Amino acid sequence: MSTTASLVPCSTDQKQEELMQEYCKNLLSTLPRERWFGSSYLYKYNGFWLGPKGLPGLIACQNHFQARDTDVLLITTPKSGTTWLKALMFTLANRKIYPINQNHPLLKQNPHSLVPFMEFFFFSPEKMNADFSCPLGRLYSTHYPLALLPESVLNSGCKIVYLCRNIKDTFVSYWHFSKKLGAEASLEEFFDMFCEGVSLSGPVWDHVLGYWRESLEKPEKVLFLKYEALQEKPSFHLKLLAEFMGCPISPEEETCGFVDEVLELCSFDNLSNLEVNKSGTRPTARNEMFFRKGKVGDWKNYLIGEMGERIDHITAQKFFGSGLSL
Ligand code: PAP
Repeated sequence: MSTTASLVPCSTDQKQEELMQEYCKNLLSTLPRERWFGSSYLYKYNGFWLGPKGLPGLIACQNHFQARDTDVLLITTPKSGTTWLKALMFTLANRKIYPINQNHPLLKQNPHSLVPFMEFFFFSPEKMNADFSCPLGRLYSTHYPLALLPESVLNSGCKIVYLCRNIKDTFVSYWHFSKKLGAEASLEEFFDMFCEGVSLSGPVWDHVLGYWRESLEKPEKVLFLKYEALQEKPSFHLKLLAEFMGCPISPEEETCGFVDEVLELCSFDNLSNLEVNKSGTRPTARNEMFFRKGKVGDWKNYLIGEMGERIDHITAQKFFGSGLSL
């Protein structure tokens, strides 16, 4: 596994912070890059394409993030349902302190505010002191591929919930999101880049395969989930998720309708209609941008001609012999 830990200066004070920024700037200038949106680029680092803050974020994580045995990380390919899973995991993990009622934090805050991305969080020393612990331990998320995770994640008892999605739907969702951010490339140009692996945290196939293999080798460490399966059997997967996270749903909770309550609270319809998610904003994007359709198979409305087949072909080649299908 590759690591950047030995390469980078440790930022503990203002001077070192500046040194780190200078270091990242210099490193970025040496990496292959492709335009993503506006003046933002994706940079290829150790075989994966990172966003503009991805590399500084990675270095900050390597320097500052020390996984604990009780941590649970949500790791996803971008646009595979991260927002949904954050809502579900937050609700499950915090249900003793935040029962589902009209004061629930999800009614006032976007799921991304409740379960932070490591890549942005550990970037800022002030934020690092914020308390994101829950009764279980700590919940964080990231889009980093397995090969770039801080070593302590793999060497500790920390658990990983991994989520991915049909690659064609992932592309269509990513395309719409990038457009809203200001990407100028046409659908076709964007598609070509995606198929060549150039997408946030891409190549998406390598990202998925890394965690798939890890989940086969260490099922107690990595729970591998698919967006479509979650949509198809939400109750089953919610119970599986709770069990894996170490906070199983009790028979009493089941009898009282807790499973349905969580699914309703975190549903696309409910979250997307909340004021905070209609009008609120984040440093990286407006909250409404994380809610589009929330449907399986929307790719059929956008991928014309042989585009769908092209993705299927790459998927079949990349996943050949792995036992994985998406
Ligand atoms: P991120 O990687 O930038 O965090 P992410 O949340 O993974 O984004 O992906 C957004 C997708 O999840 C959107 O899919 P779409 O473009 O195909 O519509 C979004 O609509 C969908 N989504 C968001 N919240 C939910 C939810 N509660 N249930 C189901 N799907 C959801």
